[in-house]
Amino acid sequence: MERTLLIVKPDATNRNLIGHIINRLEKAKFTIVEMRMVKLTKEEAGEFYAVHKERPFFDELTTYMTSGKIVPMVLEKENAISDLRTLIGATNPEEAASGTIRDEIGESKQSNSVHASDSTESADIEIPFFFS
Ligand code: FUP
Repeated sequence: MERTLLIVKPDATNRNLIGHIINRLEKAKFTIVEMRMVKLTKEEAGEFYAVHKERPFFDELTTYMTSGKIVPMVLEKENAISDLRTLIGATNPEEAASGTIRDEIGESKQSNSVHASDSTESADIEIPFFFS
């Protein structure tokens, strides 16, 4: 069994879509093994997205990620990392495959409703960021 990190982002928590997203995850046979609701500080958001710190959208991204509550959770399934990336769809909702979570509820490249670890290396860093 493989584990990955999903975060319900502020645009989705603000629109009362936490339950909807959990429903999509459970229907796709992911098991939630840990879950919390948190509001990040700007510093914590910067640490989480440290790989993007030289990118032009970094300041906007970290401001957005601190604009509301988020719901990080650890999900378990065989091939959890790649299966979850497939289920959420491309970063830009306009390019996300039909039926994916970002296609369905994402608002923009930034407000794209969910985050998911993109590799085992990322999952190994991102899971302990929220769950010790
Ligand atoms: P993803 O792994 O699909 O979340 O996407 P990336 O790691 O490429 O980007 C991380 C976050 O930066 C995305 F969730 C959205 C945000 N982003 C922007 O706000 N603007 C951009 O041009 C690209 C990414």
